[in-house]
Amino acid sequence: MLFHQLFEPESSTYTYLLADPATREAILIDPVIDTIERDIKLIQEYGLDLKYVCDTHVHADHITAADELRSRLGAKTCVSRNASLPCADIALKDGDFVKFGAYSLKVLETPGHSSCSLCFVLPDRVFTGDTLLVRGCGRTDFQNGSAEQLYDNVREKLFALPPETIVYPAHDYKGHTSSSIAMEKVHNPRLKDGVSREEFVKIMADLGLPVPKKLHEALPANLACGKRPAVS
Ligand SMILES: N[C@@H](CCC(=O)N[C@@H](CS)C(=O)NCC(=O)O)C(=O)O
Ligand SMILES: [Fe+2]
Repeated sequence: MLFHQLFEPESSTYTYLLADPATREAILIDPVIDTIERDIKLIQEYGLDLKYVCDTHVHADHITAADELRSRLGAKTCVSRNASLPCADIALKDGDFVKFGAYSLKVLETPGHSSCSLCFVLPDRVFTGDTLLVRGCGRTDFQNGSAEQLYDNVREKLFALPPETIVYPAHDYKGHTSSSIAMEKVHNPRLKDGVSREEFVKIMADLGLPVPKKLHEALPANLACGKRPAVS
């Protein structure tokens, strides 16, 4: 499989390019509008056919490139059914598969960071969005977030994956690129074995994070799959 982990520095977002080199079919997970030219160039340099853009959730901190990639490359836009977005081509649900060539991403519904959070699973890796970050997790204080749900989904769905599964998050603010299920079970300060659900809920309630800088621009745009209002 062809695989690239790409970074957008302003929002510290990871975008993932996945493709089957035999058929050239490709998927982008969480592309950012600010880095769309870089991503399109890479896709064209490889001669790939971008089939799908999959967002792990409706992002609050950056604008998705989904709509523009649909216009320019014909890729279908995929988000959780729980986002109820009329602009999306495909509403994903738990147990669905998103196919590219001989590969398919399995969809896990993991509400917690937001009510529409998804994770995408391949046999050796999982794209965790903001459900599980390296040594952390996404905040749960807006977008219908729920610390209780995040805890249960990490424990029941992500920590149930094989321990060697590589964890690829949607963001990292400290320079990490990936982890593994085994490492997060032991070293994630909020979610490691031994932290109770009640302790986790308190940790999340006490975070006191400022709202994302681009919240008021990103949310309305992303509710339209990244289409920004026309300037008149
Ligand atoms: N400083 C960043 C923070 C963005 C933010 O709140 N990110 C969310 C994910 S969309 C989060 O869960 N962050 C966890 C954390 O900062 O620990 C910004 O303003 O964009
Ligand atoms: Fe997020």
